[in-house]
This record gives sequence, structure tokens and C-alpha cells, in this order.
Amino acid sequence: MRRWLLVLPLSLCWTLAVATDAPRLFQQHCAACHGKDRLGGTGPALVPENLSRLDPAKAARVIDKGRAATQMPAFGDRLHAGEILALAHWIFTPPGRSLAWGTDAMGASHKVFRTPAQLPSAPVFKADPLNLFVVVESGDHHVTVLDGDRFEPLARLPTHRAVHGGPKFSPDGRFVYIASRDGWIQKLDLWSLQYVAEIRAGINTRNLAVSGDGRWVLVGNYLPHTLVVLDALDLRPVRVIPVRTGGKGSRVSAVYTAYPRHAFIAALKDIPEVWEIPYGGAQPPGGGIRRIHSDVFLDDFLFDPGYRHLLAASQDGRTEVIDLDSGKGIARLQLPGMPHLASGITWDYRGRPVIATPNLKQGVVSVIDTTTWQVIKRIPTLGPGFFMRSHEDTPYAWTDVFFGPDRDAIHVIDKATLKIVKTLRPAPGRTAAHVEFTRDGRYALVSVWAMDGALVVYDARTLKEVKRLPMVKPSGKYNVYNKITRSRGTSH
Ligand code: DHE
Repeated sequence: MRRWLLVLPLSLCWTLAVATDAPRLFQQHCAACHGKDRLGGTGPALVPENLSRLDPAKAARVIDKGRAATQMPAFGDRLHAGEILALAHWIFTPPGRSLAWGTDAMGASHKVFRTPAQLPSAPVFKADPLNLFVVVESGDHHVTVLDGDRFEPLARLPTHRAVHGGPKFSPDGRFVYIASRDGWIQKLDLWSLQYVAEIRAGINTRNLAVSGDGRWVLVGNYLPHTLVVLDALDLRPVRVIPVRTGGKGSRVSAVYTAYPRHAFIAALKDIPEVWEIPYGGAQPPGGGIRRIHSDVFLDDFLFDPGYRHLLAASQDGRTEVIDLDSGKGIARLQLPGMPHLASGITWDYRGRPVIATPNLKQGVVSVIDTTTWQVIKRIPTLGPGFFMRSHEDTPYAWTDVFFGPDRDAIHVIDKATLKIVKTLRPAPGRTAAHVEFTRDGRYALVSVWAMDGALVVYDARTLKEVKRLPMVKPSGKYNVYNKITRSRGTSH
């Protein structure tokens, strides 16, 4: 009935849109979930800065039909087409004031569900607590906690909308911190399988990192331009660090923990700088920030195995190596397309540490010698890929082909020869992506990335399937032991 919504000329759409009182409609129908100020609540913020993945036509479709497996209902039976168009256009107009999310707003969202005294002194299950997997089911916004020996779910818990990036663990592996794109941070106790606390630390959040001493969580935001320090115990906000240099603000591309340096490292998207933020002193992190100049605007990075160097990529396709000790760029690499460094992994090849990275724009895995910073091999794949994984105790590195006709393929690469030895297709015709190993490296778990998807468990030696668990669009999965020991085969 409303197909015409999508085919109307833009000028007519706009006439319809302005003729309707969109702000009033918003307060009447949307504000309860998306916030009176459009900065979000249970639903995401509806301001242009937060809507880069939509356009007005797609937004109109969502308002009309709702969004499957979310709390977003269909408004097609309550609003006429002109009203839907008006709303869809209006949310793309600037809100007319600076977008702030300070400690008052954070404090109002902060909830502590359980104090340390209310948590059990031992796991409530018999499984190995260090061989659990936290599996993000992005289709209906849940995480499943999986026993990594029996491959049986122990619990399935709701998350906030659009969890993105790897959840991060406390150093002992008991707690996991989960970030959603809408700024929500949740702390989950894996021993009791219950949430401990939650807070909304930003309007649009990039990712989070946990300090090596387990005391602090640092949240990197796109919106507003802040880094937020939370107390890891109960997620209480303790410091907001404005991300500004010389009057210019920046989005945070990503923040990670550089463990041997006792510091967080944040890359900035709109200012050519990397920030080293030390922790471990008497005060919460945020003082004594070291600003390292970079020649490029950094979008994505990873550390070398010693955490001394940072390999970073910019949006314009340049890749730079920065020596964190001297604060200088020491090499430029010629990597085609757009390497996805956050998913890069490392291992030793012929006695030298190498970094291997998939590529979001080209069908290639690049292997880089970290002693010479030369690309020593370009392994052609069936298409651009998103994620890569291995383990110290497996001879293979696994990578997906996320884009294109072969998106159902997973390549298995021999780490000794740098050749693809097998291509698996866990569910022909459906996207297969993101691999993670059990703590002993014997099994590899792969996601079939679909609403009626699955987690497929492979024997990592024979490359044969051993189990398949139905899941709702599973995306990333994270093994406690591999994460807390910072396995070279996984992301940090
Ligand atoms: Fe991600 C991790 C950036 C789109 C799923 N992604 C990350 C990290 C960064 C990043 C910086 C590392 C954070 C961490 O783990 O702490 N992602 C980006 C982008 O810039 C990009 C291309 C565009 C964007 O919208 O932000 C992007 N990412 C996506 C997706 O479209 C994916 C496939 C689906 C989704 O959930 O949005 C996606 N990204 C993931 C996942 C991880 C991730 C599952 C964790 C990887 C891991 O194993 O650690």
C-alpha cells in the first residue's frame, strides 16, 4: 500500500514533510523511546550524527514497518504516509544545539543490579569458567554464554541494541563488559550469569577497553567527542575526558589497552593524533595524556606483539607504523583497499613475528613482517573479508569472505606456508564469518550470520564439523581464556 512512499519525487516528499508538524509527532510517538531531546533512550539517538547507516527513505521504511527483532514497532497503522515522511526527514535535521552527554545524563542512566556482596563466591555451573564463550547474537540483541567444552548454552541474556566491537574481560575473566553503538555499557558476571550494572556512557559509542589492573573501563565515543572513565566495579562514571586539540573536537576511532605500557591507547578520527593515557596512579586515568602526532587521521589500528608499535590505517588508504616509545612514524606500508587492522592477528613465520590482516575492500590477506615492516605475502581470497583468527596451538589461520558472491566461504590458511589449504562453506549461500577458538585451540567456532543462523563448531585439526547450534544472527564470539591471556590469534 505504501510502496509509493519510496518512489515519490524528492520535491514532493519534502513538501509533504514540511506540511506536517514533525516535532509534535515526534513527541507524541517517538520521544518515549528515543528521548524528548532525540538523544536516545531505549532506542537510538535520532540526530543526523547518529544516522550514518540510514537515509530518509530507509528511515521512512523503518517507521512504516518497524524493525524485526527489536522494540521498534510499525507505525504504518497509526501514521499516514505524509506524517511518516515528515518524521523521516526531520530526524535528519540538526537538533540546533551542541550534543552533550555529561555526568548528569550518565548518572541518570546508571543502574547497579548487584553489589559485590550479592555475588556468589563460586560459579553457579560446573563448566570451566575460563573456557566459556560469550557469543553476541546481533539478530535479537542477546548474548549467549556457552560452555566451551560441551558446546552447550549456559544462559542467554538480553543486551542493549546493536552491540558492536569485542566485549572486554576483567583480568581474571570473571566479568565481561559489553558496549552497544547507542552508548550503553553493561557489566555481566559470568559466575552468576547475571548483570551487575549498566550505564549509558555516550550517545554513539565506538568501543571500550579495560585497564590491565582491572580498575577502569575507558569508553571511546563518536558522540559526543569524549572518552569516559568508568569505575570497573560498578560502572560509576568517574571522569569525562573531552577529546579536543586546539579547539577542534574529534570522534574516537578506537581505544585499546597497551598492557605492558600500563596505558590506554586511543586513536582519533578527526585529529591526526594518538593519545596514550596512563593508568595505575592514585587518580583515575585522564591526567598526563601523551599526544602523539600522526601524519594521518587514524581509523583502525592494532599493536605488534610487544605493544611497542602501532600499525594504523587511515580512511584515505594509508597505513603507518608508529613507534610508541619515540612517538614517531617509522614506516609506511603499501596495503591495497582498506585493511581491517582491528581484526589482524600475529604469529611467528620462519622465526619472525608477522601480522596478518584481512581487507574490507579487496580479496586479499596481507602478511607483514614486523621486524622490517615489509609486506611479505599477499594471499588472494575469494572476496573482501572482515575477521581473522588463529590460536597458538593450531597450524591454521581462519579468515572469512564477508562480501560478494562467496560470502559463505571461510578460508583456512596454513601459517607455515601462507597458502590456503581448505575453503569451508558452513551454510552454502549464507554469510559465514568470525571465528574463535576454544582455550586449547582444538575447536574453531564459526557464525552463520543470519536470523535463522547457527554457530558451527569445527575440529580445528580435521576441519570437520562436530556440532551446530541454532542462533539468531550470531556475530562475534569471545573465549575467556584466549582473551585474558591475550592469545596472539585473537583480537585484543
Ligand atoms: Fe566493527 C570490532 C570498526 C562495521 C562487527 N569494529 C570493531 C572494532 C572497530 C570496528 C574499531 C574494534 C573494537 C573492539 O573490539 O574493541 N566496524 C568498524 C567500522 O569502522 C565499520 C567498518 C563501520 C561502522 O559502522 O562502524 C564497522 N563491524 C561493522 C559491521 O558492519 C559489523 C560486521 C556488524 C555490526 O555489528 O555492526 C561489525 N566489529 C564487528 C565485530 C567486532 C568489531 C563483531 C568485534 C571483532 C572481534 O572479534 O574482536
